[in-house]
Amino acid sequence: MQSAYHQSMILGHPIHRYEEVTSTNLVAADLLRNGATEGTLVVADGQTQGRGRLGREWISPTGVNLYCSYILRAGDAEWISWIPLMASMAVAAAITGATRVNARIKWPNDVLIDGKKVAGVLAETVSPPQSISDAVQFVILGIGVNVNIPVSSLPESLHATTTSLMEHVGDDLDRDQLLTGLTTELDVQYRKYWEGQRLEIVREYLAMSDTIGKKVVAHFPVGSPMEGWADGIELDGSLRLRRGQGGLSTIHSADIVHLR
Ligand code: BT5
Repeated sequence: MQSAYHQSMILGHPIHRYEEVTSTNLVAADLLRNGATEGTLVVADGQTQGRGRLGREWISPTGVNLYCSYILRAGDAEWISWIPLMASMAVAAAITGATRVNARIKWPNDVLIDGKKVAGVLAETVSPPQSISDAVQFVILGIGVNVNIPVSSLPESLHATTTSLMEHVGDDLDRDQLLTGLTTELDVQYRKYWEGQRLEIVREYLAMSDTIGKKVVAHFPVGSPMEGWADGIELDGSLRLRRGQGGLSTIHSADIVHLR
């Protein structure tokens, strides 16, 4: 399908649109295996198996929210972990651009409004078939934004921690317009990524972060949680945690709860 995006953009060419899919990440991975290239965008009106990290569910009712995935080239190993971080920056910028509502980012992959999650990012590394390339790795970057869903229609367990754009704007938003803004913002970040403007990306990240400077608890799939002050971000995208007696820990992957 022809893209509506300017030819000079890397992302958003071509666009594959669907009414309902299992998961836009799964569809994008299938397309990649069948020869789809960098910049391909998959967008669906609803998902039956929307996924979060670690096999968790992303609730994806049809007709109200944004569910999309981009095929990106992965880049060097140290910088792969910046892809979800850059995506959260692009989502926050697109939300603020479309609504004037101040969206902030939470390490590693959440976008928050007033401390509540409005969007999540799932980045998965995929290798295309050997026949296409034996060297290039790709990342399927999936983004879900709660746009026009009333929070009351989500499971009660999420009410205290979750929000949607319509809850702040008071009206329905045009999801296509939001997608255009998101793709444009992401394209800007992606170019900087490939031009090696790493310090600029880190600087912007710190300015948008809701996590840095806060006291947090990091929860891991196994092992005890770790409490400390979120002190900064390393060049590989990991979170630096300052703990008692001046100890520093580097966290590569966790669920973070902001304490204060
Ligand atoms: C994420 O995971 O936040 C990543 C979400 C990525 C979703 C997009 S949609 C397009 C693409 N296709 C996919 O299949 N996925 C991507 P995580 O940090 O693990 O958060 C998951 C947790 O968020 C769940 O365990 C719930 O607690 C909560 N959650 C589920 N659905 C939600 C929703 N719609 N809004 C806010 N929170 C939700």
